[in-house]
This record gives sequence, structure tokens and C-alpha cells, in this order.
Amino acid sequence: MKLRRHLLSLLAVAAGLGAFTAPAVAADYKAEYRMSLVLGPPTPWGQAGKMWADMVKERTQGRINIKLYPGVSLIQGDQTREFSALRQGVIDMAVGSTINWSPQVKELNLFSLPFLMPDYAAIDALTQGGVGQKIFQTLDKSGVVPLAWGENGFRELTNSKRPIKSPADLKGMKIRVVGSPIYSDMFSAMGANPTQMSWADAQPALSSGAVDGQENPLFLFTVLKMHTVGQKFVTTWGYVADPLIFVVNKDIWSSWTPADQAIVRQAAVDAGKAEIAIARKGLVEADKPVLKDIAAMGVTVTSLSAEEREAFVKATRPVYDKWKNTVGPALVKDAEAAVAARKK
Ligand code: X2X
Repeated sequence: MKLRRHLLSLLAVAAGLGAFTAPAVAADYKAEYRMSLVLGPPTPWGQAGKMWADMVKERTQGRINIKLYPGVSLIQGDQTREFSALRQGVIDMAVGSTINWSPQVKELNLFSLPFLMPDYAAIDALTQGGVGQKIFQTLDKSGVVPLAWGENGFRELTNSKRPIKSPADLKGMKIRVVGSPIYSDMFSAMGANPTQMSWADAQPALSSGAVDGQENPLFLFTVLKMHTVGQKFVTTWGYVADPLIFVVNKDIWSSWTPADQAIVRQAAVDAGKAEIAIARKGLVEADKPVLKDIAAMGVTVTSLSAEEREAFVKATRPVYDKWKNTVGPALVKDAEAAVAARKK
């Protein structure tokens, strides 16, 4: 005990000396900050985190060091708890999907409203305009500091059974869905049999055939070689797209000097911009090389005609109407107007 007290007083003296000799900024800084991500660096999402961390380290001359925790490992893979953990300080910062934070921040379900965003210009019209600003105000009120947008991407449907061209083709199919309940509602409305599970649980479920299909951006299909776990059919229907958001815990944010805050914010903006380009690569070009790559894996890629797509729009419309109230009718109205006015 005596020794411990002695050590503590030595530490107090050292800290006191530090206040005079070291720049005041260093006092509250942690040796390392914890950044949460669902997907790691081989994916655009993981690269978003890595680019952000690297830029911050370089631009702060190492004052702010960030370690990546992909697989939401700080919360044992339970991605729907990420937002609460951020607020509580279990996580210092994150690049997170709007889907995973939707259970806590209802407005984020906006991006999951089926067929709200028909193309990339529509995503940009929301995130880069007034709607995006409103969402950031909401996040700020919800207890985190939002800094920039990134992109997970349009979520396309894959399965092991058959080509899907109509809701009837989905009938009874066991589809893994993410943790926000709007997804269960959508897949039920289309006649499928949705099973909600984390991404950590989804991978073994796909491998074992416990589920028939899933929906995610196509880069994940290629990175994980999903055809090797029986996913032989892809339908590009672009029903929803999830943006990513760069955020920092409020206490951590206020522990940084204004100059460092500006650096962290600008780095998030730069990393977000670069990542969005990576996420869209191969999908925005006229010949869509990503689809060719996937077809070359022996996968049947089904693109929907306008009429075929419309059948899915119709089937999910009651879900859109129901969730409009949860998101907030005014925000949905603004979003619809922004999408309608987008530059194509
Ligand atoms: O769980 C998913 O499907 C993923 C990886 O896309 C998200 O975290 C939303």
C-alpha cells in the first residue's frame, strides 16, 4: 500500500511538471484512439477508416493515433450496438453504416426506404444537401459529432437457389437481413422469409446453407468470393443504398484543440470523398466491370427491366408508407423533393 501511495504521489508530481514543460494539448490526449468499423480494409468501408486514420496521424504529426477495430470487435460483433457504444465512450470514433445506427436514430431509416434513391445522383442529392445537414444535426443531438459522409453502397440481392426477377421468385426464400426491422418488413412484404442477424453470424449462415441469400453491396461479393459459398445468383435491383458516416465521441472531440479538431474533420471529408469513388468504381461505368467480373465467376447476374423493378416497388410500398412515419414525414418529403430535383 505504502509503495502504491508513493508511486501515485510521484505520478502526481510528474503530471504537475508536465503541465509546465509539455504543450498543454498533450495533457488530455490518449495514446491511442479506438475506431470501430464493420468491414475491414480489403473493402471500401475498411479503406475509409484506414485513410482517415492515416491522414489524421500524418497531419497531427502523431498527436492523434488511431487503431482500427474492424468486425465491430469492441462490441463483440453486435453492430446494432455500435451507436450506443460510441455515445458511451466504449468506442472513440467510427465510420458506420446508417443501417446499423438506425435502431437508435430513427431518422437514419430514411436511406432504407425501399426505392427512394434510384441512382447515385439521388444518394448525393440527399447526403450533400439540406437533408444531409438535417441528419447531421440529429446525430449531433443524439450525442456524437458527425463529420463526413462515405458510402457502403447499393445493396443487391444474392442467393443460392434461382434467378430472382419478381417477388414471386423470392417466395419462401430464407434471406439474411441486417438488424434494422425495416428490412424484415421489406422482405416479408416481398414474400421471402427474412432472418435478422449480424454480419458476423451471416457469414457462417451462408456457408452452411442455413440461409439461402443475403443483400449487400457487390464489392463484398467479390472480396468474399461469395460464389464459393453457393451464392450463384445476383439480382441488381438497387432497392436501397447505405451511406457511411464518420463520427467522433463528444468527450473525445472536446478533448482536442480546435486546430486538431479541424484536422480530424478535414481528414474525414477527404477520406470520405476518396472512399465514395472507390465504392463506386466498376459500377458507374457504362459497361459495369464489376458485374462482368461476377458473371465470370460463373454467377448468373440478373438486371431488372423497368417493369420488373416496378413489381418490387409496388410490393414494398406499404413498408415505405409505414416507415415514413417513423423517419418523420417532413424529412421524407424533403428527401423526395431533393431526389426529384437532382442533377442526373
Ligand atoms: O451487415 C451488413 O450487411 C453490412 C456489413 O452491410 C452492414 O454493416 C450494414
